[in-house]
Amino acid sequence: MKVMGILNVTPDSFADGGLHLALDKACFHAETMIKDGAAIIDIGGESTRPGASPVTVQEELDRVIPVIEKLNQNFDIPLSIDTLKPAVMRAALSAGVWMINDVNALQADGAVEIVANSNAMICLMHMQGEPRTMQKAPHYDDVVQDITKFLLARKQVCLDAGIAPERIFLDPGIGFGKNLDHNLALLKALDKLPGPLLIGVSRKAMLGTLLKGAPPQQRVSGSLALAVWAAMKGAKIIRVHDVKETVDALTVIEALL
Ligand code: 8Y7
Repeated sequence: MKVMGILNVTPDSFADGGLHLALDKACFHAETMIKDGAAIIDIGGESTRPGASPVTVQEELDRVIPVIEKLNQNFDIPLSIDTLKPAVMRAALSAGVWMINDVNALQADGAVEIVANSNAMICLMHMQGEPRTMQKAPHYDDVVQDITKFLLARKQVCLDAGIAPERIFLDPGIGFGKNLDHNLALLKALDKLPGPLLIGVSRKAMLGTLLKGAPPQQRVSGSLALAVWAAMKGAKIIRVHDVKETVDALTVIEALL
């Protein structure tokens, strides 16, 4: 079980200092997560949270590429780029990322070929709809079956393009066009989903719902409960904000598994 630390390089994380301060802050945050035991750093320049609006390719490149370059110069840790844009994937691969983390499962034109022409890992995530509107009225006939079918189909597209199976992670996309019941059904069935699985539950809205409206900073204990659950259900990578707390919890759980 590996912990992937979340590194957001988005405007709310550099409100008052522009891109240069953002770069310094991002590197400092990454360094802290590495010291805390993160095995991978996931760099994102476009918020994919429910309700978020898209950014342009150039804006996203300006945010994330300098961070990838600086982290690769200063640290020896695998980097992941959280993007759904082929142009950002290409630039991030040139800058030396280990993984493409695509919440859109490489459905953009040319995305599969870009990954196939690299040696990088790929995380294929399921999302229903698009971030701006996906939480309005999510619907499934059978959420576990529907998402299993989707993930296996996207994996097959990658295999057909020549991407080796060892390079592919799958992710049901907790919170991406899913209500609480959908998320709970997926988490309960985690050990029945195709893998290897990467799971992101950290501070998500479902915890706010379960914890009577707790804001994101007060969802850490709930996040740990779900991280432990995911580990016990066999997930291989867990994507989190609270690296130290998660590494501690999973170290104890792994002694038992
Ligand atoms: C996930 C993710 C987000 C996730 C993968 C948030 C970018 C929303 N969630 N990527 N990204 N899986 N693979 O609350 O669950 O962190 S953004």
